Amino acid sequence: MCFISQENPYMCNNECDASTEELAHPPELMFDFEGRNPTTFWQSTSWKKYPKPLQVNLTLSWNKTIELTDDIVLTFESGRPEQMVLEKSLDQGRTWTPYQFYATDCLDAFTMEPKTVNELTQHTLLDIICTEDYSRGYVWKNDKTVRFEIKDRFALFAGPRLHNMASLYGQLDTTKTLRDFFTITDLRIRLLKPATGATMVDENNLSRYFYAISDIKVQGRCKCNLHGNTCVYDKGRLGCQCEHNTTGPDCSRCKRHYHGRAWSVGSYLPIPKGTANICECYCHAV
Ligand SMILES: [Ca+2]
Repeated sequence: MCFISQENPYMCNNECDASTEELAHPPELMFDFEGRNPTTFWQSTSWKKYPKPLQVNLTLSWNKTIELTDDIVLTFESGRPEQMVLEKSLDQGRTWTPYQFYATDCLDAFTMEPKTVNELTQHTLLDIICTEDYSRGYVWKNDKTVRFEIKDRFALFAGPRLHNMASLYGQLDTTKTLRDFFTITDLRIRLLKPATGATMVDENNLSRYFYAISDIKVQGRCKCNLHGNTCVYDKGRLGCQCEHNTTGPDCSRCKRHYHGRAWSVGSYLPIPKGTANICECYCHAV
């Protein structure tokens, strides 16, 4: 669904070979179907072949605004990185803002107090936090995942089991900053320090350190401003199938001859049916 690019060319360490199909670990292997044996994964070059420190950016671009509906989950086959930042863009990668910082030691890495998503409240939901929950390198309690917790944030409005989604939708309807928080066009994963599994980096054995990711899950829906339910590829670009006489990739304007009243985003309110805010034909206006 998305396109991925790396700022650093991917090369494998001496345990694999990018030029041989069976031994290569290209980025596509983060997006193929998992659940079979063995897992398939992307692997970066090792620290040895790279000037200090080993840093890699992974960028995911949809060329379309997407509303996140579930947690972002990265599964690492190497140890989880000791320092990492997840960033988002809302304008096709022109500007970026952090989504969450991850480190074994937040103060040391980012001069931020460590926090967990459970400490957030309705009032601090938009705060960008540094968490130490996902950075224990080598197979800590067998957990290989790094998450950005969307559902825990939803739960601040919708309740622990998300039983009161109406309350969340009501908030999303009236608070643009909240809507924008869950909306992206691109994601960037900045891998800043690989797992070392020790306090000291073994300088003589830098080929031990690298990043490997087997799966990236991003679940969301196309943002259609509540004027469409589905997205389709048109000429290689993702776009909404617009209803309510609207048009554009996000259904963000009225169709020609339907400017009888100004375009307006659809509304979740009143629950449960919402308000379509249909673009009306001129003929109704005169
Ligand atoms: Ca995979």
